[in-house]
Amino acid sequence: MEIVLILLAVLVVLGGTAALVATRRRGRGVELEPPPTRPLPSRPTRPAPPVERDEPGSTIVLEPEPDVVEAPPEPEVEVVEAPVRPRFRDRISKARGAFSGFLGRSTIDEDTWDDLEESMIRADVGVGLTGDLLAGLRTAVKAEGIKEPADLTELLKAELKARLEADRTLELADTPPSVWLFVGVNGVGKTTTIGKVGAAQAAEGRTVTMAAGDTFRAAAAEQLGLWAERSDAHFVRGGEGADPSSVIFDAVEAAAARGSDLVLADTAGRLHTKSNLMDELRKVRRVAEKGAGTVSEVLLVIDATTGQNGLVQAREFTEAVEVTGVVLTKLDGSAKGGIVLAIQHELGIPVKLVGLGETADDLVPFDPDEFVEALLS
Ligand SMILES: Nc1nc2c(ncn2[C@@H]2O[C@H](COP(=O)(O)OP(=O)(O)OP(=O)(O)O)[C@@H](O)[C@H]2O)c(=O)[nH]1
Ligand SMILES: [Mg+2]
Repeated sequence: MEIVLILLAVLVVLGGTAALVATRRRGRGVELEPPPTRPLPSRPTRPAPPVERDEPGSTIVLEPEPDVVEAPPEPEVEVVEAPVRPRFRDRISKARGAFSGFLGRSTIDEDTWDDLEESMIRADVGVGLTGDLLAGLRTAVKAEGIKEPADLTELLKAELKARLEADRTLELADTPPSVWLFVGVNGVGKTTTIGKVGAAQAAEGRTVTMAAGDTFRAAAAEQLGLWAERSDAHFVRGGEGADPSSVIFDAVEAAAARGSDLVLADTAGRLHTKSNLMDELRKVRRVAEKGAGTVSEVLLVIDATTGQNGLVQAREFTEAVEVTGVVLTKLDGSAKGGIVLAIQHELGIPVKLVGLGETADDLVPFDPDEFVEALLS
């Protein structure tokens, strides 16, 4: 009897265990499904690097991202708002291309140095500055025992950034109106630049007067008039062939009377002979300050696609008027970019603004760090 009871007890225990195991299995069967869902929690960590490396300037875009982390299409919606400011990287492909040979090197040998020298010359850095930079780099590579081309590139970037250090503020006079004169040979982009600068200054809350000091041809004043309309600037012009100095003088007086903060004065890029143009500009500079205004910037506009020729122009203009900054236009397209370095090295004049295209948003303050990174990566 006892034996029967024991057997019964054993059977009950075994049955219970079997039932338990069966339930667990069933349970596991359900649990087996989550694995497909398991990778999901790991997804949010993916967008964690929304700090995409080719997204340098757009910190504003990046801030809201943690909230949209799980919805891949949304970041794209955010990106649409940001690219108001054109990026060097997208616009200076020609200049970047000049360095592709050097950047593709896997060792630092004589060929690497030759490649670097050739790249710099091709990028319009100029022979003098290229020699200077290479000598410094060779010494540093030896002294620091640098073996990797990537480290040499970093050294080059640091050197270029150091050489581009400058104050790029666009100066305003203590008492308005400030006068910014735009000078440069014909076709470089003076009038367009004034239009863009006027729009930017108006957006910053300044009242602007544009002065059509290029009286060489009537169309020049009409072109400036259109830009003035677009940015709601006051506009002063003279008749065709009028004395540029007197047009600018009148504009300054009108600006003072209306309480304008800033006079942007266009000038002719050509006269009958070059010496006349320089004399004319000297006079314009003098007369612009005869009244209530102060000339706080003389901006030399240079077309980057003219390469080393731009340097020759810059020398002539700096001799005639005290140039305070360069506006380098057309850095997009076929420009090679190294001219930025050459100008600052040869003339000690900082490039303050660069034109990366034809629309009003395409004139941007020159950012040396962004420029160098775009050039060498
Ligand atoms: N791609 C590009 N084109 C530009 C840029 N800046 C100006 N341009 C173009 O260059 C041409 C000449 O520009 P203007 O502003 O008329 O030049 P300017 O120096 O006033 O010329 P003159 O009045 O003849 O002395 C125009 O077609 C502009 O649209 C730029 O940064 N990039
Ligand atoms: Mg013009």
